[in-house]
Amino acid sequence: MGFKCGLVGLPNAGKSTVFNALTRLGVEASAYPFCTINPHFGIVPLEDGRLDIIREAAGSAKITPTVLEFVDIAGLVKGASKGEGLGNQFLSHIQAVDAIAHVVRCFDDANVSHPYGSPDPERDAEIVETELALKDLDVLERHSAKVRTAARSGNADLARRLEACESLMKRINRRPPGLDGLGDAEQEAVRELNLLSFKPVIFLANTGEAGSAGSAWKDRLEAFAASRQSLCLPFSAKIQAEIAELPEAEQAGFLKTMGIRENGVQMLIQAGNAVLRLITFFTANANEARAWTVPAGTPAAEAAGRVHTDFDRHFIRVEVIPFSVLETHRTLKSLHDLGLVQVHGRDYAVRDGDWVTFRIRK
Ligand SMILES: Nc1nc2c(ncn2[C@@H]2O[C@H](COP(=O)(O)OP(=O)(O)O)[C@@H](O)[C@H]2O)c(=O)[nH]1
Ligand SMILES: [Mg+2]
Repeated sequence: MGFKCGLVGLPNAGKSTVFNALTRLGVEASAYPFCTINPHFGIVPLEDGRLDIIREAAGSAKITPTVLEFVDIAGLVKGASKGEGLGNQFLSHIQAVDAIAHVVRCFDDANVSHPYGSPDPERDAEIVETELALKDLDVLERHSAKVRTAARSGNADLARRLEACESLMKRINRRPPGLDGLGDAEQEAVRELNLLSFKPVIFLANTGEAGSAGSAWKDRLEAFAASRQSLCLPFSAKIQAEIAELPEAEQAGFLKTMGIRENGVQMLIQAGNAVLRLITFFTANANEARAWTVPAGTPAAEAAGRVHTDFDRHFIRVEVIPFSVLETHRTLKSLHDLGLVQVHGRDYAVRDGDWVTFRIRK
């Protein structure tokens, strides 16, 4: 499993269209606000050309890419955290995500209504940010109330937890609140309470069709994203969704005709991996060549535990072929003959592109 990403944004920003482009599921995208009654979940395989080369070297029957999970959430409007619109019930669905993709409308279309008149990237993004922050405050206040009562017994852990919640409540008014400088107790509370404002955000400027009025709005959103220390990706949701409908062989040609250089879906996924500091490692046998996603710096024994829960405990060593080495030599035999297969212990930090074979005590 790669990461889980929740799409947020005002109604009609293009979230469902982005979701369709991502997952090709064809969930309903409608010009009416609040059309999205239920959150939609979708799975996207991460394309990775390295997997084909590893499969070839290992003689695997099939490849299994890592998948990312996307959640399409109904539009948030002012007051969503207090139950305005259909917002509040859906906020709970994004609490389980690793990252947030914040879709901001940067397209002009008289046929698509805007909940506050017309697009205004900074204002629109701030409304959504504020609702997420208010939701977190609500969660923190409820939690603090519980902890405060329990802490009267004089338990030091609970007192620390209460202090952490109070400092987070103050911090939440920063943009972005960020994790920098947070103590252990605070980080733990952020994780446990699944606070939204602290999750990494990627802004998606839904720029609409080429040549529309969107580019000035996109520039403004870029500056806004920079002020939040976040990335901003241009994403022509409608065009990308149309491309996703095409047979794969025709997609590249269509992208070229539209003057779009990259597949927006893969671009978003790569940005997500970078923001979340995730790396991909590979395993391969006769049955399958498979990609796995873990946080950078994950020790080999823990990575092994991802592959099979028993592997962590029974770990002996890991044999590693860095992808760059495989790319040069291509065959397993030449790698072994040249002594290029590395051997590491359980603390080895797995690196992006490593093809690993775990040796396990039977
Ligand atoms: N012109 C134009 N319309 C778009 C674009 N992206 C989405 N829309 C339209 O805007 C409406 C709302 O989109 P939707 O994805 O349902 O927005 P959501 O409420 O954020 O989920 C739909 O009619 C879409 O077809 C775009 O890039 N250009
Ligand atoms: Mg929608």
